[in-house]
This record gives sequence, C-alpha cells and structure tokens, in this order.
Amino acid sequence: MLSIPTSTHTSDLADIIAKVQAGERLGYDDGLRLFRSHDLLTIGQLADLVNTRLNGGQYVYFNQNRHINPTNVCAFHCNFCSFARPLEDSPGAYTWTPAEIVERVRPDIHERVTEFHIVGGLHPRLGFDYYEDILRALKQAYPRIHLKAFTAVEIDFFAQLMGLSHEAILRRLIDAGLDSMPGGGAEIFHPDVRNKICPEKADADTWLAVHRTAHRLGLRTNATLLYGHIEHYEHRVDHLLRLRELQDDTGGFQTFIPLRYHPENNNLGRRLDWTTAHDTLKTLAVSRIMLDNFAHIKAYWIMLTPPIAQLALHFGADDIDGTVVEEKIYHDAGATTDEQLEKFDLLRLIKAAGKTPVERDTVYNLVEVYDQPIENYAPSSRKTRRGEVKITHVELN
Ligand code: V47
Repeated sequence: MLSIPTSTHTSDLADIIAKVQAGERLGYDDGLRLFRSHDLLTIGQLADLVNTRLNGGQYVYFNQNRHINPTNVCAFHCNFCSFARPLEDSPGAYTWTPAEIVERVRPDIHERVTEFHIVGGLHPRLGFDYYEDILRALKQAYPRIHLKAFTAVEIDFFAQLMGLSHEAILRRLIDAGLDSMPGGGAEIFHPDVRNKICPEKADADTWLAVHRTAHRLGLRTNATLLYGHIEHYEHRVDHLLRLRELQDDTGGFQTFIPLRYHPENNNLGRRLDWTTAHDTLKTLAVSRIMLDNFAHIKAYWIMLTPPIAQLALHFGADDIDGTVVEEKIYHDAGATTDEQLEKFDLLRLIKAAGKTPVERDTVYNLVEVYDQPIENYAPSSRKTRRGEVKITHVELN
C-alpha cells in the first residue's frame, strides 16, 4: 500500500534560513542554491520574512496609472521584443505626436490618476525634441500627474543622438518635466546573454551608469530583470548582485520588477516555451531575499497574470503595479491578460490574499489605505465581459 510520509519536510537550506533569520546578507552561492532548490514554500517564507522586516508585511501597494508607448518604431533589433517595428512604414508601425498623446489619454484621466509611465521605441529619425515635447505637453495639460519616463537605454540612445552626456540629457528632460525613471532595459546584464538577446543595447555598465547619474540628480528609479528565456540561474544571481551593489552606493532605486518573458511574435520565442508559475514565484521570492536594500518588489500583474500576481503577495512582493489602461509591449508579445484593471479589481485581488491595499503615488506617498471590508468599496454586483455578476459571497464575510 502507498504510504504518504507524515513527517514535516526538512529543507537543505538550513544555513541560508539561519542567515536570513539573523538578517545576514546572502552571497552569490546562496542565491544560486535558492534558485536551484525546489523548496518553494521555504523560499516563500523567507521572502515573506524579509518583506515583513522591510515593509511590515501587511500592506500591498498599487497606483492608478496610465501607460503611454509613444512610438513603436525602433532602430534596435532586440530578439525578445515583439513591439518594435523597424521602419515608419512597416506594418503596424505608429508614432503619436505630443498633441495626439495628450488627447489620447484625456478620457482616462480623473483625480486619482497620479502617474504616466512612458516608454517606447528608439525612433531613428525623430530628434530629441520629440521626447522633450511629449513631457512638456503632458506636464502642461496635466500638471498634477507624475512623469515616470524613459528607460536607461532610451537615455543612452538620446545621448548618442545628441552627442551629449547622460547627465546633460537627464537635466534637459528634468527641465521638460521628467519626475522619475522606470526600470526597463535591464534585461539580463551578463554579456553572455545580453550579447545574444539585445546586442545593440546599452551594456550593463552603461545601464547602471545612467541610473547612478539619475540618482545623483535626485531622480528615483526602478530596476527590472527579464527572466525565463535563455538565461541560467547564474545570470539571474549576477544581475541581482550588480543591482544590489549600485543600490548600496546610491540608495536611489525604489522597486525591483522581475519581468516574465513572453515568447510569442518575436525571434527569440520561436523555440522557447513560457516559464512556469513555480519559476515565477521563486524568482520573485529570491529577488526579495537577495535585494535586501530595495524597499519594494513588484508583481506586475500584466505579465504574471492577476492570479499569479495575487499568489506573489505571499512570496515577497508588496506591490502589484496599477490600472495601466493601455499596454502594448507584452500584448504584442502574446499576453492574454486585460490591458486594464479597475481599482476595484486590484482591491479585490489584494484583499482576498489577506492583505491591506494601499493606493500610492509613484514615489510611495500614501493616497489611501483600504482597510474596510471589500463591500464598502463596491456595489454588490458589477459589469464584466460576461455581463452583470455578483461578488463571490465568501469575500463579503
Ligand atoms: O525593458 C520587452 C520588457 C520592458 C518583452 O519601472 C518584454 O515600474 C517580456 O520595464 N516579454 C519594459 N518582457 C517594461 C518595464 C516596466 C513594466 C512595468 C513597470 C515598470 C516600472 C517597468 O519590457 C523592457 C523589456 O525588458 N519586454 N519585450 C517580452 N516579449
């Protein structure tokens, strides 16, 4: 007869558990062992411990934001990207003028929208003025809204276009209204992978140097990792340690966002499958444990899917991103998630995980704490794609 072992499981991570409990920093080999381990629940508990130490463990942040991807015309040919079009007249290519952008977002603006998240292609023929004009036009039309714009890769591209330093470019963008920078373009820093997936892109040292400069100028920035393609665990750990080192120097990073690779409609994906939910939860948790000097880890629901983003809230993540509204980068790569979640959907995901939703602005100023029962924030039924539905009754208890 089959016998099911009844003893509690023992982990081969005992020494790492002891280090994390003692608040000791983990090294390269520890990170690698965590990634190689299948003991997901232990790793999740450790991540939860670090999250509790840094953030109290109860609050989960979100914001009401609006993504803007001004153009998909791009001079670079990154193998993992499904968004870029090489030429202005390529099928599906678009470029919005600053005035078009202002009008495009207008229907989505209300008093609780606090952020525009702006990233796009590296247009080979538009001047730097185009990007400055976008910031100026948005600041003029919506002066209250924070502009989180342009990855380090874009900043480096503008610097080359103009023959100016990163600092000079950033100062001009700050003048035009830039408030902070998103974390994109980091991909995988290690050259063995980076040279294969995005050989034309700013290299690791350049990406890190742009963020160092941004931090010196007083900008807060984020950082990402693109995982689940041809990289190995060694490359992920190397990536995390390079970020941790810069953060030790500057303290300018706010949030780390692991981005799950979407393999459709791009060169790299032809022979690759999606990585698993297990890998996603482990990557979030190991990031939380290793990046002991980052305040926040974001489970970006657009790429994780809302159900996995919800689980991630017990694996070290304390942020779920925002309402987003319009998203092209992952959806061109085959994402089947919605492009928008209503505030109520985010509240429900967070509350049903036993956490307290906190609406924030981009730099984590508190907008509202949602500590009342869920029905206080919504009618008992609401419209969905399937028509009018009731909220599951157990959540109302
Ligand atoms: O840099 C491109 C990634 C990034 C694919 O800072 C892909 O708060 C998966 O950085 N599969 C841009 N990923 C998005 C980004 C981001 C998103 C949300 C929040 C923040 C933040 C930053 O998207 C790119 C690249 O790494 N990407 N193609 C793909 N096929």
